[in-house]
Amino acid sequence: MQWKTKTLGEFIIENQAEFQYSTGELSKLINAIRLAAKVVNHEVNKAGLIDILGAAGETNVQGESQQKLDVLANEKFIQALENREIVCGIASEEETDFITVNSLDENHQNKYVVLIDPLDGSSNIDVNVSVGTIFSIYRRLTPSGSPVTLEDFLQPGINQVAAGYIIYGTSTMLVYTTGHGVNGFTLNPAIGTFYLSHPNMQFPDTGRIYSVNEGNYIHFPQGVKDYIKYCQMEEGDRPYTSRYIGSLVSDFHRNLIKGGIYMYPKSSLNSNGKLRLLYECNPMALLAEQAGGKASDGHRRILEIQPGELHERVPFFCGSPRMVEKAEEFMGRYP
Ligand code: P6P
Repeated sequence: MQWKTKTLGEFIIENQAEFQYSTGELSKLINAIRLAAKVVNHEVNKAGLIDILGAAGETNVQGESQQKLDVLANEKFIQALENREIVCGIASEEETDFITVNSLDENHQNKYVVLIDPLDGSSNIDVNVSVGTIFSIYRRLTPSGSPVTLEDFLQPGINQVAAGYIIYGTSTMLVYTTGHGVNGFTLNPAIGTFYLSHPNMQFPDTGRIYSVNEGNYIHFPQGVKDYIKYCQMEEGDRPYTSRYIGSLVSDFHRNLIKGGIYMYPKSSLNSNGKLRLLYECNPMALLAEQAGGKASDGHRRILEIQPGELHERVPFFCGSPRMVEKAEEFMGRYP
């Protein structure tokens, strides 16, 4: 087997120049995420062995019961990002408000804000199914020298300077983009090093996998129902295969490699769907587009949506471009 020789560290250095305004800041940001990813990976992998499973007894701003690993992952990523002297603010699914990072920089010269879903798919933790971390990085809009404001976080996804995810699966991978394509790195746990294993990841133009929680079928808009029936119909390369893990990072990652569409539509139960725009849909949408895929709310490009609040939700359709277009076509019949 050809050993994957290029490490994440070497890759970052080689591509440093691609990161706008970079004075080594990309390295610091991705290194912070790399460190936290290794720590969380270690905890996730041993979760079954120590009493870290189960709810932490608290609920987060979403009203969801927090798993202990949620809390731990949130703490580890925030700690890693706070200690790097280039982040002025952090927003997290697990934090009601954004966190202002002063650290040693009393003059607030740090330029970047980071938004994270520290442990996506956490409902799968106790049943040993893959979970993931999602991150999104912007340059602040407000002037350096002043404390970060909500405006710095409420930016459209097209402004992201970097985005990615870590998937804690049968192997642990870091997949990210800085706007120059998508690259995947696999962790060798024996030595704690990420190796470039999936260079220049691309969505297949179309696919035969659709991912949606069909338990909500009767609550979906008619266009979504029609598209699901289209996927199931025997015609041409159909019926497609239904694969739904209940973990966005895992479903996205499989569809990125094999081709497919992930859908979390609005419904009569969730008028804006379930997924959060800022730290789930925007980073995954940037990755999707950078990998030749598409991401919309069924009608609008995700990356062009102007956020109104930190934890807002949007319907989400993402994956192989031809499949997203077909889903949008069905939904366009019911404006
Ligand atoms: P449902 C996990 O909670 C998550 O945010 C995504 O990772 C996942 O795809 C979705 O929600 C699952 O939601 O309602 O189908 O259980």
